[in-house]
Amino acid sequence: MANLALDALLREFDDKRPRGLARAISWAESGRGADLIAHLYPRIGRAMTIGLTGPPGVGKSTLSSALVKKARSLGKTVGVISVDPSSPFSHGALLGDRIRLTEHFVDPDVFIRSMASRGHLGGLSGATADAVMLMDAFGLDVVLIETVGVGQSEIEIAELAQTTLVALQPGSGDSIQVLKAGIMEIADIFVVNKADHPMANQLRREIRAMMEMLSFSGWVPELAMTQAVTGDGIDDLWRAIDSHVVYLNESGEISRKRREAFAHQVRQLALGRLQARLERHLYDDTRIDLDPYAAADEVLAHFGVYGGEEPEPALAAARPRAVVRGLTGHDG
Ligand SMILES: Nc1nc2c(ncn2[C@@H]2O[C@H](COP(=O)(O)OP(=O)(O)OP(=O)(O)O)[C@@H](O)[C@H]2O)c(=O)[nH]1
Ligand SMILES: [Mg+2]
Repeated sequence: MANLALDALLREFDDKRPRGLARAISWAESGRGADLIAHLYPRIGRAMTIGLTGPPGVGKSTLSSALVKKARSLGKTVGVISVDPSSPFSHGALLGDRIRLTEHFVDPDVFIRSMASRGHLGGLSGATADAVMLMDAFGLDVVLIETVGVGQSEIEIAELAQTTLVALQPGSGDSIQVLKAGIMEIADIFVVNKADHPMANQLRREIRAMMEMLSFSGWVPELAMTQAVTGDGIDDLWRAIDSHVVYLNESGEISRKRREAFAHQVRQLALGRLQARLERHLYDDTRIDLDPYAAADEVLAHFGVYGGEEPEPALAAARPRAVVRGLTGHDG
């Protein structure tokens, strides 16, 4: 059956009209991404994707703006996705993002989009992954995804982006948070922003010291000192991003990353649908005269899964990139 709306949208998209991209992302946000992605999927895989995460106020949006400027100076087209954690407190942040990115609003080669992360355990929504694919398929050279570090979302950003930047705030105890939250494992590049802050060098030393306690296989995270407001250090940061991209390609790590990202997206989509059906079933049809084990068996049988098998250990458990020396016996 002909889908006129989809055809019209794809025409606009193919004509490289930003409106086509904007509408495509809106489709994805309203849960209509499947047909679109099916059409555009063969075109993806060209864009350089950069994830940027860090605590509120560390300067992510200012950094985004500085990176956009840098990429534009190299003649690259850029997409920016800034993920709004959908909290009642985030409106100011979103406004802040808009203000800090205003200088790029009139540039037709920069496409900026804010998205909500609703409905995804505080993480990134499936629509964010769709938006990255759409920007890539649209032909943007660089896609930058900014998200506030609130637990789950920074882990997800590492699944979504080729290169993950973790921005840290001097004088805030951030380095301790990093160890606690396991962010060490997702950072390809640490960015100590606000390098003008009196505690900036101390934070740099703390990160260096932390890195000495770890042994890395493959890429060793770089550390960049930036002053996003003035643009100081942005060239160095860009060089670090570039060398990470070179590393990914030369080591072949890029294909492993792509496979993992793919598995992640498939898992999210499949689990999302399964969960929705399960929830409906749980409330409407589950017999409460059974014990929970028997009820779980019955629910699963309803979905075609039989037998009280033991749960498999998580197949997709991410391979740790860094291990603490001496604690695991795996170093060296
Ligand atoms: N001194 C100093 N201030 C900076 C620097 N970079 C950013 N800022 C300031 O830090 C504040 C927060 O910057 P944002 O870019 O909005 O930070 P953010 O991480 O995007 O914040 P949220 O989106 O709210 O999480 C702003 O007032 C910036 O001007 C810097 O290098 N030095
Ligand atoms: Mg921001």
